[in-house]
Amino acid sequence: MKGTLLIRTFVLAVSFHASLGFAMETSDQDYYRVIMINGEDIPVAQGKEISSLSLFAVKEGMLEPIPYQIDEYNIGGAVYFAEWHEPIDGTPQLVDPNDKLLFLMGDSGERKTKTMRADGKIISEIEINTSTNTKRYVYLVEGSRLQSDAQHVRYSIEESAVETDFFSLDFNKDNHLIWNDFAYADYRGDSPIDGLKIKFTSGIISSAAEMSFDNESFIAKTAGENVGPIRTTIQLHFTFIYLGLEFIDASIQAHFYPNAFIYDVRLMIPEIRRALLVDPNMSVAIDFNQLIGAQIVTDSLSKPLVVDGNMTEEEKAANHVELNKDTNGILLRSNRGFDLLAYLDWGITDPLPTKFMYQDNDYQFNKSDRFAGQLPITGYHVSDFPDKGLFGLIASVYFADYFKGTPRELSKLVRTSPPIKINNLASTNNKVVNYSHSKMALR
Ligand SMILES: [Ca+2]
Ligand SMILES: [Ca+2]
Ligand SMILES: [Ca+2]
Repeated sequence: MKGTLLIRTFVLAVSFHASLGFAMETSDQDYYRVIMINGEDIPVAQGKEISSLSLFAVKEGMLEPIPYQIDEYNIGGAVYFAEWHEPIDGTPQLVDPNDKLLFLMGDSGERKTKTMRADGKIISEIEINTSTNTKRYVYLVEGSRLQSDAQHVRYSIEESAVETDFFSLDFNKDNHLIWNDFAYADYRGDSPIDGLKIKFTSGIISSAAEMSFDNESFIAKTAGENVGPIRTTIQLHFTFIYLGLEFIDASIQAHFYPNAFIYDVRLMIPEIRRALLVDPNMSVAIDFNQLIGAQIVTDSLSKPLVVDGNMTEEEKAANHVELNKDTNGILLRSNRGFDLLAYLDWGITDPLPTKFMYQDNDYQFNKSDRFAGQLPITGYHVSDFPDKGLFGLIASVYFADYFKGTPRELSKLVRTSPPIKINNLASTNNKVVNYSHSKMALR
């Protein structure tokens, strides 16, 4: 079985990272923390050929190349794809202010000494403060022949599957929103996730009927793939066609990190089509598989919900709880080596009214199910779509064997950047920049 093979790969990968020694002094969360730096904050790199650069760190007393990537962005603030209609922000193949350098905190090292030499010219020193308040460094180098070939995120275009040290996810090639398989390395059990479940419900003007659509009515086709060792981004063209009319035409960028994925959705419902819909609403949720005994923790419920296959009055009432931007985190604790933390954000528009969504039942079989039951299904229910124009939402999902804290507390750890200083060594403008990401930076 394929799942067994994947698990074996995971075990090798995890023991590999433990052997690097970084895990001894810090947590997995710190090790796999993605550092993202804007091109504008590395002035010495601006205008340089991306292919002329390399990233190094000290390993066992020597400067060695580490995995990294530099992604180019479009004028809409998303990853640039030549296959997509959004124009590039800047010049192709050159470092521009809004291009981004990505690497893992765990690949950084001690500060280099004067005697250590890199293959090439060191142009910038990047200093990161870890959560245990130790300083770690990486070095941007120009003109090196060396590049690391390690990959923290492995993506197969042929198989339409992503695999990291934490998880693997296999997509339906014709519709990325249908997941064929999900495995989590340290989970004690079968696949803990059934799939992503999207449901759209609306009245139609001059009709008594209410229409309801699920995953299969929404088609997300791959338009481009930006494969990298730190993150793979897939540009999806998302459509919803009803009565031969294209109701929704949208861009989704799916970002895959070692222990997270982020869906950045930008939707446009043409005004003339929107006018045909009465009270449209939508739920976006994850259907879990057989997580009896799991707990659901949110900042808006006074105590955790417990998965047992039945809905209590308290659980039913939880479905009416309104969430705001600071309280919408949902933490699922399986207590079996797999925890999942989700957040919903509104990227480019005002938040829409959002409610917590939760079902706990062990009997119902939906036609899009891989596994019977919703044990549990949880996510978000969104209503009051705007009458016209563009709107966007961003769903972020983080994994750990065990998360400690509430979603609000964890947000700081998983969604903000540690303090970073950039020392531009080979510049007349040789200044130290204090740099800190805000939430939502990782897209
Ligand atoms: Ca560029
Ligand atoms: Ca229950
Ligand atoms: Ca199911």
